[in-house]
Amino acid sequence: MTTAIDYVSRIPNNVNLADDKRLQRALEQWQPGFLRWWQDLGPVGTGDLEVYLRTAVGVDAGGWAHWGYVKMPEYRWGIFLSPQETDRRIAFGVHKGEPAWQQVPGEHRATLRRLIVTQGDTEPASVEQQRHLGQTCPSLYDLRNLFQVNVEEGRHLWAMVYLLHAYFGRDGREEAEAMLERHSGDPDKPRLLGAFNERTPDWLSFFMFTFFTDRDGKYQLASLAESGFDPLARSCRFMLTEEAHHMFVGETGVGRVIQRACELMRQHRTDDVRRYGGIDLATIQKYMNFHFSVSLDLFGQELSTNAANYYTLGLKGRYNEEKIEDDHVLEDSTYAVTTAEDGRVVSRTAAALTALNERLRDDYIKDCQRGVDRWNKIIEAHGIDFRLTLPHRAFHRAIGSLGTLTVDPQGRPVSAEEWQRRQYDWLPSPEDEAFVASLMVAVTEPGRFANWIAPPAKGIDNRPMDFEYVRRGAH
Ligand code: BYC
Repeated sequence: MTTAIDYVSRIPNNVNLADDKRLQRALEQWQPGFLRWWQDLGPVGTGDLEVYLRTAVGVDAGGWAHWGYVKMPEYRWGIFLSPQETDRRIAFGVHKGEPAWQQVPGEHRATLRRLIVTQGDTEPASVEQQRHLGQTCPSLYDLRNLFQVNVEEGRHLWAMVYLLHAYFGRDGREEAEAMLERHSGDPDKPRLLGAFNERTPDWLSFFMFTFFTDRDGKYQLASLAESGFDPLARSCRFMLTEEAHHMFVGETGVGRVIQRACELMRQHRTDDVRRYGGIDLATIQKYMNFHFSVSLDLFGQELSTNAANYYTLGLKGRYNEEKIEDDHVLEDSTYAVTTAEDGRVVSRTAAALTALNERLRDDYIKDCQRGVDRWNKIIEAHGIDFRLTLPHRAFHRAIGSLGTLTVDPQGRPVSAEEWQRRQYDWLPSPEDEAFVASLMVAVTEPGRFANWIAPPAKGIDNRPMDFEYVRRGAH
C-alpha cells in the first residue's frame, strides 16, 4: 500500500491549494521528480544534517520569521504570492491603464511562458552549481547561509513551476519537467543562460556569484514584478524579499575576505598575504572581473527587439517602472547605448524601446558600484592604498555587440595576441584557482572561522557567533 502524502500541509501556500484539485494533482506529479532532483543534484552529503533555517509560511512579517532546525529534504517549499492589490492596472506599454490580467492573455501565452521558463531555469541551476560547497565551508555560520540560499532557490523554482502548472496547461507541465532535465554545464542539455553553466568551485566564487549574479536576479525579478500578468508580478515581488538575503551573503562574504586580507597585510607588512593563508586583493579583483562580466551578459543584447516587445505588450517593465517620470510607452524616446563599432567601444543614441536591456544593465552596474564602494571603505579603513574597481562593461563579454570586442579591463581594444598573453593578469588563472581551492578546508567547530575569512559582524537571527547553525541529526 502506498501512503498518500498530504501535499496541502506539506506545501505552505497562499494560493488556495486546498481547494484546487487540478493544481494539487499537477504538483503531486511534479514533486517526486523535484525531490529526486534535490537528492541527485542538490547539496551533497546533507541528508542527516539539521540546519537552522528560515522557512516562509506566510507573506506577512510574522509568517516570514519562522526559524528552526530542518533536515533539508524535509524543507517545506511553499508557494507564495505577495498580496493582491485592488484594481491593479498595467503601468506601461500599449495596455497601459487597463486592469492587470488575472489569466494569461491567449496572444501573449508563448512569450510569457518563455520568460517564466528562462527565469525558472536559473533557480535549480544555481543549486547545482553550488552543490559541493558544503564540504569545504569556512564555518557553520557560512554553511547555514549556503543552505538557506539553496532552499530558497528551490522555492523560487517552485514559484515558477506553480505559474506553469496553474496557468499554462499541458505545455506548462512539460516545461516544468524540462526544468529538472536540463543541468548546469551538461554538454547535451545545458541550462539556458551562460552564467548558469559556469562552475562555482570555491567559496570566493560563491560569494562573488551571490553578489553579482543574484543581483541580476534582483533586477530581472523587479522588471517581471511590473508585469501586467498579475500572478507573475506577485510571485516575483515575494521572491525579491528572499533575493535580498542572497545578496547580503555575497556582499558580506566578499567583504569579510577583504577584511581578512587587509588584516594580514597590516600584520605582516606585505601585499603577498598568500604566504599567510589569506586571499590577496589582486586575486579578489580578478574574481570580480570574471563574475561581473559573465553577469552583465545575463541582461541580453544592447539592442533587443525581444525586450521592446516584452515592454510594449505589458509583460516585462523597467526597474521601478512606476517611479519613473515619463509616458511609460517610450515610442518617441531615445536612450544612450554603449555598443561596438569598427572594433571600438562607442556611445550611440538608440530607440529607448530597443535599448531596455541596456537600461536595466545600467541600473545594475550602478548598484554593483555601490557595493564595491562599501568594500573599498574596508580597505580604506585599514589605511591601505588599493582600490577595487568594476571592469569596463565591454570586458570579457560574450553576448551582444560588445561580445565581438576584445578589450582590457579599462575598455581599451587589445589584439588577440595581447589577450592570450595577458588574460590571466585580468582573470583568475588556473594557478589562482588552485591556490583558492587549496584554502578550501571545512571548518565545522561552532564559532570558528577559516583563516582566509574574517568572522561576520553578527550572527543570524540574533544568535551568538558560536551557535550550532548546522548539526548532525538525532537530537
Ligand atoms: N545566455 O534579444 P536578446 C536569477 C539569447 S537571474 C544565453 O538580447 P532578450 C538568479 C536570448 O535568449 C535572472 N543566451 O534576448 C540568479 C535570445 O534568444 P533567441 C534570470 C542569451 O530576450 C542567481 C537571443 O540571445 N531571469 O534569477 O532580450 C541565482 C537574443 O538576445 C543570453 C531572467 O533572465 C545569455 N546570457 O534578453 C538564481 C528574466 N542573453 O530569441 C537565480 C527572464 C540573451 O534568439 N529573461 N540570450 O532564441 C529575460 O528577460 C530575457 O530572456 C533575457 C535575454 C534578459 C535573459
